[in-house]
Amino acid sequence: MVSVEIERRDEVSIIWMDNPPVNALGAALRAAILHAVEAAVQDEAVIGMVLASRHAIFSAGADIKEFNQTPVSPSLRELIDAMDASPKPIVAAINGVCFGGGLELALACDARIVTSTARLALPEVKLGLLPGAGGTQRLPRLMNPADALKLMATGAPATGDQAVTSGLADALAAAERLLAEATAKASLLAKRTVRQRLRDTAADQGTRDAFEKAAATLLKAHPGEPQIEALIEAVRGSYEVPFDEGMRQERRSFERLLVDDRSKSLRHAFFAERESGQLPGDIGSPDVIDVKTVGVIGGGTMGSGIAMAFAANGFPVTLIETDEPSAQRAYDRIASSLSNSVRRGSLSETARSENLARIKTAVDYAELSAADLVIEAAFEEMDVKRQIFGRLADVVKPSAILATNTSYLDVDAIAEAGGDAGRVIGMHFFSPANIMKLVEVVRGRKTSASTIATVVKVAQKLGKLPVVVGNCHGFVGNRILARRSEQLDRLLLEGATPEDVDRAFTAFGSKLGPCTMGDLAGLDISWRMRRATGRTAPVADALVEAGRLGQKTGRGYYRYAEDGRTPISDLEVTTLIEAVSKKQGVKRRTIDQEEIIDRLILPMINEGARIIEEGVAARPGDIDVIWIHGYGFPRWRGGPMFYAQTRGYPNVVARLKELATLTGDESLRPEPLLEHLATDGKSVAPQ
Ligand code: 3H9
Repeated sequence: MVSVEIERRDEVSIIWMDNPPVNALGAALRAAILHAVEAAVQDEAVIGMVLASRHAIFSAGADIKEFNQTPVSPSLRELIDAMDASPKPIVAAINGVCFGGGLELALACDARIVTSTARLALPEVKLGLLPGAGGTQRLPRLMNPADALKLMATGAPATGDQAVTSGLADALAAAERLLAEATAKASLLAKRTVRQRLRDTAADQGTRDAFEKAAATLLKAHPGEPQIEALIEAVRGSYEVPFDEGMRQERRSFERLLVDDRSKSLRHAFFAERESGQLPGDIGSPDVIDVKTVGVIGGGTMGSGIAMAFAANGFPVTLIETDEPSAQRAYDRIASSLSNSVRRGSLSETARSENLARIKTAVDYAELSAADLVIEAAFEEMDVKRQIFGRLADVVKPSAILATNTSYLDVDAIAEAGGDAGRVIGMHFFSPANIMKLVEVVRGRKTSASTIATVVKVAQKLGKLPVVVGNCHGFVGNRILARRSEQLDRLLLEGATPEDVDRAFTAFGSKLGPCTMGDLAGLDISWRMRRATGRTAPVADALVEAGRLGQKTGRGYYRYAEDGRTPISDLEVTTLIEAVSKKQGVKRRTIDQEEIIDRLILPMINEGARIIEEGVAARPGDIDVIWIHGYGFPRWRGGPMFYAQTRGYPNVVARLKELATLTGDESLRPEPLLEHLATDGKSVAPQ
């Protein structure tokens, strides 16, 4: 229930914002604050106001959900205008997160008192927007405009202490003193004859050169990002035009960006990430086991990464290897990885020692008898995994959950190997497992609701993004990837080069193209997967058979420079691909960027639709989260399923039919779900 409570302390009116969980500034809260401000202005016994929060968060800013709805008055700008027009001073008492419109409210106050745990940010750029309630005009009038620009362009929060140092906040107060200090400040400011509002000041022209330098650096780092360009223009306005004109310019830019697909996609990603952590509807609210200790089988790259992820979040981990030397190697790998983090400055020496102390290596499965959760991260072969699960069933306690980190094998077949299948589940971490946030939580046919809920909870404790998916070959992520890889191979066979494909992909917005990505991951991984399932990919197979496994052998789709990482075009690859095309009887042709992108992305959408039809993913947004976080799909495109929506289902369907006819590949025919969406005009994900 949204409310604002008004409390009187001496002659100051405290306006308590109370809109759980994050004091989003929705219509009801805005109206209530406006009402409270007007009442305080009218009340002769009140000399000033304090804006404070009833919650741990001051305010998360504008209610993002309202961006898709018809605007309701008073708008945030109208509320802020009313605060500006008040003859009585207003002080913001900032106790926690103060983001976006929340900070813009605070900027319209006469002073900001903060606790050291406060976090102040204008993160609108992360939603493809710029601050739209005066932030771009008030902030450069309050602090150095170059610093103001950087703060808004990164969206990164300043701590309470940093805010005081930069001039963003006026003073620091201990949490228990915050209200008293803010009230005292309001009483003090009430003694002034006129309020000193930021709108009445101007940006310091002496800082202009530094601002232009910062702007040029930003434009270089964010080429073609409209929100950054608009932000720079708006802040520049604080030097060049009066406050009200600057506000009009900011508003025009905000409204233009709001309806742009980029912002819609980023907003979709924000909500999809939060929704994906909610359990699918059929699971209900089962009991969750309290996982205290964890076992990991296998100390290779994945196993070590998983062990580090748990240890970093306080879980004692027992890591099992096949023999003592392998156990020692796994321990050394972890120790060296943690040392690298210390060298890079991302981990303290103390945290390194604490994390290492939580990891114990062993060779005897009996060491897992106390574990609440065991994650198998052994070689990706069914027989190996079944053998491990058989052994585990004999040693773990009856309540322990057994998870497999397989990236595509049948979780039910693994579960049959021993024990209670209700406690068996897939936990598909992505590499490096201690860094990547995504975890596909794979529910087998018999996996119990309690097992699923427990694993989701544990993954969230690790700061991961768990997404519950069904059990099928490759689950959601790798199943879709397989469709893309098929098309990649065909494109190369028909005339595209690895450079053409990667260039098209980076132009689409991905950091890495699929060929560079394949080289990085190792081409033998998908080769082995194809062999296991009786599939072929003529070009990729030929590369692997020629010993070109990617970066690890210095040669793959590209050859690699001395540093082992910089790709260089390789004539040998062109010759090899042309020979494969000839052998397959495929006539090569020039393929343009548009066809490359459509051939690679639209089949992914088609497979996504199949996955939704089969119930393997609970929501289209789950597929988007998996692809954004596991495979580098550009966040500002919203993920493959949302991209289909922004492109328009009728267009996607028509293009898939066109591509099926062009290539003779019947798997490109649009799925019934897409055909249906194209005709009924509905969306799979709300915009
Ligand atoms: C803006 O202000 C524009 C203005 O410049 C101009 C306007 C004219 N709105 O993340 P959590 C929900 S743009 C609506 O899990 P945490 C969230 O969906 C805004 N809902 O918690 C979730 O719902 P559910 C600029 C919001 O503690 C619940 O609150 N501000 C909003 O890990 C809990 O969220 C931002 O971009 C919102 N603004 O993190 C801040 N924020 O429970 C975006 C949250 O149903 N928000 N919800 O899934 C955040 O960064 C984090 O949510 C925050 C809390 C750090 C605040």
